[in-house]
Amino acid sequence: MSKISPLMATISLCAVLAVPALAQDPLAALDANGDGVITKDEVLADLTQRFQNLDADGNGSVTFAELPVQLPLTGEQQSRIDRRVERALAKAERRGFTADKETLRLRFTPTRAKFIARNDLNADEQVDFGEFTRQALDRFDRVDSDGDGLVTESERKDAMKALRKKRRGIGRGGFEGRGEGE
Ligand SMILES: [Ca+2]
Ligand SMILES: [Ca+2]
Ligand SMILES: [Ca+2]
Repeated sequence: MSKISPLMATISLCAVLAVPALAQDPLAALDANGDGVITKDEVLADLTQRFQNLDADGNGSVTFAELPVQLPLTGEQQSRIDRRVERALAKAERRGFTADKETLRLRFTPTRAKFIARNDLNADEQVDFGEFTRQALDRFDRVDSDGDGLVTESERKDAMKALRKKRRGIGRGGFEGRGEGE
């Protein structure tokens, strides 16, 4: 029933799944008119399009069945998984455990169930538009440190700096599989 081609659906799903990562600067890609400033409208327009691509039957909710069995990964997501596996292996070794690389890789790989679990706030096993946009809009508000509804280049740079600092902390402290990009 979808009017979206499979290729487009794949591309846009990659984009959806890339959002929680925040590893590079996903907000930068949303600057539709290229003026270096991102408005909430630009973010919402992007989220709306992605949501419509996922919601194949157009009923306003994304279900487990509507997601592809194998969620496509961007190159960035793939290398992030690889890094997490390497870190976990190194940590296990330091603690004297034997860890299986393939098991770790699967553990860090996004799945349909994880996608639902991560976004389904009211536990009805579906992700509606409000749930789908919640994390991205919360992130927008966090990055928008002066709260004027616009994210400027310097606010983005500050946010990326803070994130990298936090990541280094997690790298030292956390074998215990944090959620993607939490
Ligand atoms: Ca649907
Ligand atoms: Ca829900
Ligand atoms: Ca701002």
